[in-house]
Amino acid sequence: MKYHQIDRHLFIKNRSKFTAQMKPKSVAIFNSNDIYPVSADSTLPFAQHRDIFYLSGIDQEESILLLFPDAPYENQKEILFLKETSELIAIWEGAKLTKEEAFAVSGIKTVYWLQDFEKVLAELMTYSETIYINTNEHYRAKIETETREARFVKWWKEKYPAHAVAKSNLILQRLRSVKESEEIDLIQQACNITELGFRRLLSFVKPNVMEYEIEAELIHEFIRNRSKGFAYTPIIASGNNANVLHYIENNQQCKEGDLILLDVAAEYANYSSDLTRTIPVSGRYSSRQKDVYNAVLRVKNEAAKMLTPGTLWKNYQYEVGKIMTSELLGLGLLDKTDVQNENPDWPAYKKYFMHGTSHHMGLDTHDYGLLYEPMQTNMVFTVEPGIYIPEEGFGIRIEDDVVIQEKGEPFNLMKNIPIEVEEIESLMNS
Ligand SMILES: [Mn+2]
Repeated sequence: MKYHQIDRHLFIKNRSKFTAQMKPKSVAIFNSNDIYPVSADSTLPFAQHRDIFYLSGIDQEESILLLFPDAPYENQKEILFLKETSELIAIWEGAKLTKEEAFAVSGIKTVYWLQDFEKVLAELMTYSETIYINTNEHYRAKIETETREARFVKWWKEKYPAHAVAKSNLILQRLRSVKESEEIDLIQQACNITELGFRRLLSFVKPNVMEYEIEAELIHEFIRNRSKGFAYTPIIASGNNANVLHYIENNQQCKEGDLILLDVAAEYANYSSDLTRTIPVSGRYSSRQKDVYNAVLRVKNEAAKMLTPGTLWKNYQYEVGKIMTSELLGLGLLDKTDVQNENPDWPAYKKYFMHGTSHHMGLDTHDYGLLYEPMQTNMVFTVEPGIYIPEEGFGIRIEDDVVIQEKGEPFNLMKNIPIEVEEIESLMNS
């Protein structure tokens, strides 16, 4: 891992919050992700399943975490099963966690090698009545592959058909959406690395630069600061590419007079950040670009103020829509009759701002969180309004990440990342 080891007390806390929600005499199991093959013997880089990471800090393939708070013996209450390692295996296969290292990372004392899993589980199943399976119920998930977790769930339910089945997902959705202070610090670190990348590209961007050259500047800055890289596929969209919401080709030349929409951010220790800025290729916004930019910025600032404990996501989205509507009227993009005749299911503003304003962010960029429940202190949300105008050849989105506070406005984790027109122009021209 490139990141500094995380204090294991975070994972100890996370486990105790999870087990407090489990039914009596129940076992929960969490699996690592597979390493995905490309072809022949090449593979995609490993990305840990966020749930086993959240509960243990174990960032290694072929790992299993078992939680059994009512186990009859103390050493059965939490168990890790890891890929076997030894000095000899390490020489051939590379270093993997030893049992001592696994304890240091996770705080879990009972660690077995993976080959003992079925035998150890068989005993625990005789003491238990319910199994907690971990299904993926994220509102945006669309999964075509069978994950290691899904494969395991199938096997487990078939092997032990007399056990009742319960869901881990609902517990995790609630727990993971409210961040511990250690987690906020890690997200802040991801944001700080993103800031370094953004400042670096401000002095790099010039007319005729290729979008992928900007991508290369960012990845260089991210990795040299202990990030694994981008938290999500970067969008570096000049001119009208900004009006393709999921443009990820990043292969066009940035032309003088155009804007570049940059939805680019670093991960750190598996925690995301999520930034969008829109900057002028030539270092100066035109007056029209500036007007639209400042309209988006005002919507962002007003929207953020509404992220307070008790707010319902749906009402928030509705209120942001009203603010956006008035800005679009001011820019002459909508007129009064557009608004009077609008379809309440698809209001007029959606012509120029067609996506949501905010999502939870944390271990996943689009993190866990139940959008139908009121917002709470220490939830982390993005705020990312945009105005997209294909007829004028540009699209503008501005995005920050904020933490909901008990009182007052949310804390902006990106408050140091240049955002005002004057600051961006002066940094680009210095
Ligand atoms: Mn976002």
